[in-house]
Amino acid sequence: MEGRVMKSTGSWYEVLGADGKKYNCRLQGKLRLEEIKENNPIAIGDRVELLLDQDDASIEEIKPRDNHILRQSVKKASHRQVLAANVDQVLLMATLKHPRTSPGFIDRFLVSAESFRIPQLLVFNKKDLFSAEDKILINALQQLYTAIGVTVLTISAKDDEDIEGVKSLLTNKTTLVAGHSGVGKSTLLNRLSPQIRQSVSEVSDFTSKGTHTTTFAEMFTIDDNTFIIDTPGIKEWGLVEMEQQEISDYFPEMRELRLECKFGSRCLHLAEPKCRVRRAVEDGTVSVSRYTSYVSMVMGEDNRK
Ligand SMILES: Nc1nc2c(ncn2[C@@H]2O[C@H](COP(=O)(O)OP(=O)(O)O)[C@@H](O)[C@H]2O)c(=O)[nH]1
Ligand SMILES: [Mg+2]
Ligand SMILES: [Zn+2]
Repeated sequence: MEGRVMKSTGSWYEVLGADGKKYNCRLQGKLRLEEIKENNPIAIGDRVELLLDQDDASIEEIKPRDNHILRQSVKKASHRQVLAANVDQVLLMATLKHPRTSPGFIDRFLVSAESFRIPQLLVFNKKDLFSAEDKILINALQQLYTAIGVTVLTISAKDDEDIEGVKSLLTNKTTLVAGHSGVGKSTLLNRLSPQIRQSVSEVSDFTSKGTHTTTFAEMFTIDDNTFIIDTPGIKEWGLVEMEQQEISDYFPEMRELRLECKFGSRCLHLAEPKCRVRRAVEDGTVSVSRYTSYVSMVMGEDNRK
């Protein structure tokens, strides 16, 4: 029987079978050997073939993936993690404060998703806390990111109408939800389906270090064909094996312009003469904030404070 991996707790996997039941599975021997070599061959969202033997269920085969999203550890270059597989879109949840999500973090995340060719939703949460100034800033951000092809919403995860708005963008898709700890991911998920009961941290918790209510990525169903993946709060986002020259490919607003740079694909859009991208920053068609993120990525900086 076919199934989909919902959750992993070390050597056990929770798999949703085609019959709608959940099975606790181990890996078959030959896959376990690969696991030792590869350190985690199975990701949340993987489609698998289950072998059912009376009370026992095991994973016999992993089906080819449509895609995956990798996360690179900022601290350890060698440490990479498949966050999820077979994802239709990613939803980055961001906030202006409590805690603040920086533009650098947003752009790194979007670039990363773009490099895996996964469409992006950007959801600004906690609008009930916005000041008049915040609203102006949010409008500008909404325009900026909409113009580059990102779907942007501003919500309060505590508002029913807003939840319906999010829900309509998720239907019949598998969505990976990411964002800093404390932005409201679990609150949103709990509102999306009564079956989801993720624990929500108190506002004070995430300011004091070390409180993580969600420790592993886990997939939930909203309905038979709608899946959502909650991920642990992410502090920083490292870019996975990207060449310097490649980075502007993943900035949609630079992608076409860069073909017109004098040095063509060798141009890094830094100090090269007749750079079309830099001209666009000067005339305002590429935003300074996005360009700043771009430069920081090309210089190999990370986005830790
Ligand atoms: N004011 C306000 N607080 C929110 C909103 N959404 C979530 N919170 C609060 O933010 C805190 C962190 O929420 P949680 O869902 O645990 O965040 P997570 O770490 O991203 O899963 C909790 O105290 C929530 O009640 C919102 O729209 N407005
Ligand atoms: Mg959470
Ligand atoms: Zn250039």
